[in-house]
Amino acid sequence: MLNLVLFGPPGAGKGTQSQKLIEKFQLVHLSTGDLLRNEIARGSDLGLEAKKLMDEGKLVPDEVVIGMISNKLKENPDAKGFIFDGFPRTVAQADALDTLLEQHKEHISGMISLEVDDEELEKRLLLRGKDSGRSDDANPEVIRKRIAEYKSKTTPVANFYNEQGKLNTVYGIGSIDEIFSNISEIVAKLK
Ligand code: B4P
Repeated sequence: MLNLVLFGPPGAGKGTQSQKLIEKFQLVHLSTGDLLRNEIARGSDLGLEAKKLMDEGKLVPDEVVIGMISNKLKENPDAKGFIFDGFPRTVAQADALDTLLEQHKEHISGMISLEVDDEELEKRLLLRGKDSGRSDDANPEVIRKRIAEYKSKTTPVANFYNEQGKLNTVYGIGSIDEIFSNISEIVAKLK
């Protein structure tokens, strides 16, 4: 199996690049952001709870996202591999993912970390907020809070994978195709 973690700050291009990677490498896309937005759209208790936190730019509790990912792994026993997009976002989530994969006799093949500066992130998210209907993209204060959450809680995850020799960094500014080509080159070597 090819199991990738696509990593980076909010707006780095994780969702955008995942769409292209799943096609090219025939992987199952697991985005915790999308899974949470589905729960919000369904109006479930989990969704209502998550919406409050997401609208403030905060992370939702680890147990919630770990539970969602665990269910999705069970639902896809025949997958050729997975792209974990926006997950893990804390070291506790990264630890839990390793344990979950071990239970399936699998492991993470590599992490791709997209590097984009704060100014560009804010610009992209505000632009998407104009027509995406995503309330967490519409407000500059919420965007800054998301970037701050990333720096304090999520950046240690890169070190977690670096210690396992699995961290690969890609510069995330430029054309979507150019960035995709740089990522694909790395992924091809992991296969
Ligand atoms: P996510 O849905 O993961 O959203 P994101 O990080 O904001 O977006 P992403 O990085 O995928 O966006 P993309 O670059 O593709 O999370 C939302 C919220 O859910 C979090 O704040 C948190 O509250 C919660 N959550 C999710 N997972 C969680 C977890 N594991 N634990 C706890 N909480 C969790 O796109 C951004 C924009 O940039 C797009 O408009 C795109 O078109 C544009 N773009 C992409 N590439 C570009 C390029 N090269 N040049 C110019 N524009 C580009």
